[in-house]
Amino acid sequence: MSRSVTFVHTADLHLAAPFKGLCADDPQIGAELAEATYAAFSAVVDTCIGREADFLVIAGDVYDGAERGLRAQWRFREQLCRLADAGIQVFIAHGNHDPLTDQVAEQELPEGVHVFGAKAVERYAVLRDGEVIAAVYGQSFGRSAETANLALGFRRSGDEPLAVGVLHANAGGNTDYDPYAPASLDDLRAAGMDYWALGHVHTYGVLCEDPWIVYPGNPQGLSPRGIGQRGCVVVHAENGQVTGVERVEAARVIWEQVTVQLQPVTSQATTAQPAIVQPTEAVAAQPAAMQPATAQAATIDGLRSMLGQECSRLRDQYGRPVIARFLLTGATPLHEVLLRPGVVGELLDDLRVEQSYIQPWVWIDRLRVETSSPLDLGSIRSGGGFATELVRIADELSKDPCALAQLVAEVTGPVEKALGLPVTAVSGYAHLPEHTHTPDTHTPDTHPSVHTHAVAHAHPPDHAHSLALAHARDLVLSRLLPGDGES
Ligand SMILES: [Mn+2]
Repeated sequence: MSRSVTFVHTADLHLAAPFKGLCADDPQIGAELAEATYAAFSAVVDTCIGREADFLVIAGDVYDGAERGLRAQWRFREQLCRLADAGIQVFIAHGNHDPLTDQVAEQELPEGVHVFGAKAVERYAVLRDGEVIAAVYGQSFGRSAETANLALGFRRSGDEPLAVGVLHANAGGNTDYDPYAPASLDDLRAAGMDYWALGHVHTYGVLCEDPWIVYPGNPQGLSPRGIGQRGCVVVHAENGQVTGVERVEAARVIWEQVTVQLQPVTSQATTAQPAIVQPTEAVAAQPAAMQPATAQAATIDGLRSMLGQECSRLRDQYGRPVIARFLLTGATPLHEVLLRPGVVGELLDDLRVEQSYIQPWVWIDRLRVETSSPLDLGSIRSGGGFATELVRIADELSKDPCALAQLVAEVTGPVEKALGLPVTAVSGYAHLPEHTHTPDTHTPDTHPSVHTHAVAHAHPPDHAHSLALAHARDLVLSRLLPGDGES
């Protein structure tokens, strides 16, 4: 007799995880973000009920903090009650963010919810009409920094048709994540499970198909690193064989990163109309972060409307709220304009107001500028004359941080003194747009502080000096050379 089993696998809910600092100046967006982790789990529960799942497994980090806020517990239980009402059992193994410590307040859970202990692997049989259709094995973390290889304690011990292992673990030595409960794929294969329901790594991944070893990813992206669609996994099995896994969307809010490559403006396209090059079909199939939009924006107006169009594209692509980080690159006549104090900040503020009022909203979390001057420094270097000499001096100074610092102090010191400012030599450059790409640090289990203002970062002195130098060089060159300024 054919026995089909359907279950849902989720992990890393991180309920009540903060998106701190992101939306201090927009209460509506702040309120929606505060709901996002709960809403995503509610969507997972919708999937369980809609698909008439036999059971749900949760592989750790239900809560963001080990202290498990009461409100998060109540909200979690509310959803478990929906599952209990639908007759869907739940199996939970806790992870490094919510270990089973003595400090955890006892919470009453609805019938049919099973929490694995931290002492040893436990096994629960899942019955349908009095017959065992599956067994679920699992173990919780008893402490946050669990360094033991917990997978070694798993052994299939019954004659159930389908065995599922539930564990929060770093499988296969993923160096982007803390090495908690580290296990090799061979350790996992040796346990005799049909399906390993893992948690810890926040991005979806199928590590193996025999047996199935799967990370569902978190249902709600928690930081700028969690880009793109997020959700849970629906697992289908027939006669003890997993026949496939299916990703189902759950995220309430999407994180996305978009690179916009500004192109030099050609003679035909010196109007305010930017031209967006449509991505090819092959490129369109990739995540949005992989598609650099290219555009000829001759004016700041053109750039503004082009960024607005990118927001519309994200809105259409996801059909739900998006928090986007934009990166502007390319050699563009707008480079000099974008470097002027205040320009990027005003552009950002204006776009935020416009885009956060359209539903679903798009919030531009950051607008990073890494453009370059359209000046052809290579040919100026070999050209001779005053411009060449200027570039040569700038090149030499850029290799000598001490001499450069001294020059900047000579130039800015008297000005700051005259204006009654503290003499920092670089204060003006602390307010420039971010100019050098520094990748987000890998801190998967914490939530990198989110920057509200792209233009409010101070640069280390050396970097600020280099920016000042490049700015001064390009400013002089643009005045000096014919036809290279703004049109
Ligand atoms: Mn996690």
